[in-house]
Amino acid sequence: MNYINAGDRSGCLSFLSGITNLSLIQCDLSCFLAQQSLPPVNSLSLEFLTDVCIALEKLEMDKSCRGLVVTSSQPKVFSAGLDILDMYGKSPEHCAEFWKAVQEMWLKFYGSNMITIAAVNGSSPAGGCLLSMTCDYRIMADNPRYSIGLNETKLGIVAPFWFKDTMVNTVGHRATEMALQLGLLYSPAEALKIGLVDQLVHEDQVLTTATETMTKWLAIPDHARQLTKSMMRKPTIDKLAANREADVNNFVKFITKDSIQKSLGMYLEMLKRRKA
Ligand code: CO8
Repeated sequence: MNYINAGDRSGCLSFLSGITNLSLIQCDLSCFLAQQSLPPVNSLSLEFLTDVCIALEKLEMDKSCRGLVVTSSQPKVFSAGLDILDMYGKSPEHCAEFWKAVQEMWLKFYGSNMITIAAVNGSSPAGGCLLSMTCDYRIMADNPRYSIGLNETKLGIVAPFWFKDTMVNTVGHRATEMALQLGLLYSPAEALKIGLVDQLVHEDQVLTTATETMTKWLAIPDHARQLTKSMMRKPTIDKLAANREADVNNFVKFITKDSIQKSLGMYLEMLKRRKA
């Protein structure tokens, strides 16, 4: 598969105008590569999530687009997860908007009719791990300096039920119980062992392997694969879809608590100190 810059198809992808932090590159006639390009660490901010949702919705409506490879153009990081600055020191209204966008991103990716493959070419904590788990297949760079997992408890926060459900569906109940309580970040080898990622390859081979894998998945008739995917994921999706408002309210109540804000502040400080 050859990559063609999406800009070369002006007109077809005019919806991308104004979306600057997500590059869409066409792999072949039926598949795209979505490269997160939000420096420094692709943190999922309200604006970025909104852009990603718009792009995904448009691709979903384009029936010729059957597959999407999700990756990062930032060195060493697939995604740092949710943007902590959208949850720290913000009004309840802002937090509610932010959380609705996080839900929307999850619903769109987890329920996508497209074949989605995560090319995890760097660290992928928390919301970054969630994003990769919404995909149908995960290929990770075999570099022990990278890690992946739902580390929310380390920030003093609690992964909501649909993060938990997504992980249970990926690695099973027991592994999720351990992972979530301890806020475990796994090395690529450990992640492969518990099934959090499906394949490890050399750093240089992540994208090539993703496109080769896509070719295999594209050989399956869409209608059969889509119905099968939906059968597997619908109960989990329906659970959030039926409880979106309550989930937003829970999030806002939780995240705006003084004690939780204090934990987030300390975590941000720790990130800065570690850098210094
Ligand atoms: N949000 C906002 N800013 C961030 C984030 C983030 N998630 N991650 C990193 N940054 C910032 C850093 O503070 C730093 O800022 P500055 O340049 O101003 O000092 C800058 O990005 C670069 O960070 P690093 O120097 O740490 O970059 P490295 O390349 O060394 O490391 C990592 C990259 C591994 C991604 C590292 O930054 C890291 O571990 N980040 C934290 C990741 C994390 O813990 N994310 C959790 C977010 S919470 C979430 O996704 C789910 C929440 C569910 C909520 C449930 C509540 C009910």
